[in-house]
Amino acid sequence: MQRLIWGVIILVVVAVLAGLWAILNPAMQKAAVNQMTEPAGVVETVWSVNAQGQVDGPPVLTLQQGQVLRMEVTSAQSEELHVHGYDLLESLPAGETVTVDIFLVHSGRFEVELHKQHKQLTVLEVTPK
Ligand SMILES: [Cu+2]
Repeated sequence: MQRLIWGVIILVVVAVLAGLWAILNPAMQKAAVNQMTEPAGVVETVWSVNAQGQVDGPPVLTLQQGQVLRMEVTSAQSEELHVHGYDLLESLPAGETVTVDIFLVHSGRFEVELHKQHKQLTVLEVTPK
């Protein structure tokens, strides 16, 4: 009888672990994100930052989940661009235009910062599809 109880306990533990593995497995989470494989169009937007750190470009950009945002950013000073939520870091050499494509798979409100000047370049509002 005790053997049977231990058998049931072990089965339950194995089932719970298998379930957790399926939920937490990064490959399975990636597969869910990859279901969105067809970008719904590219939105090109341009920003420039002058030597005084003044930003010229939209302060807020509203986009649809599934679109691709093509950011063209030119900074007079060398900078580091950080797109929050997408964990995207891009260095901006002084005076050069850098193009960054972001496939907007995540919806939400994401700040885009210039780290060296502690400045907000813009905010991306990605509305769910
Ligand atoms: Cu940041």
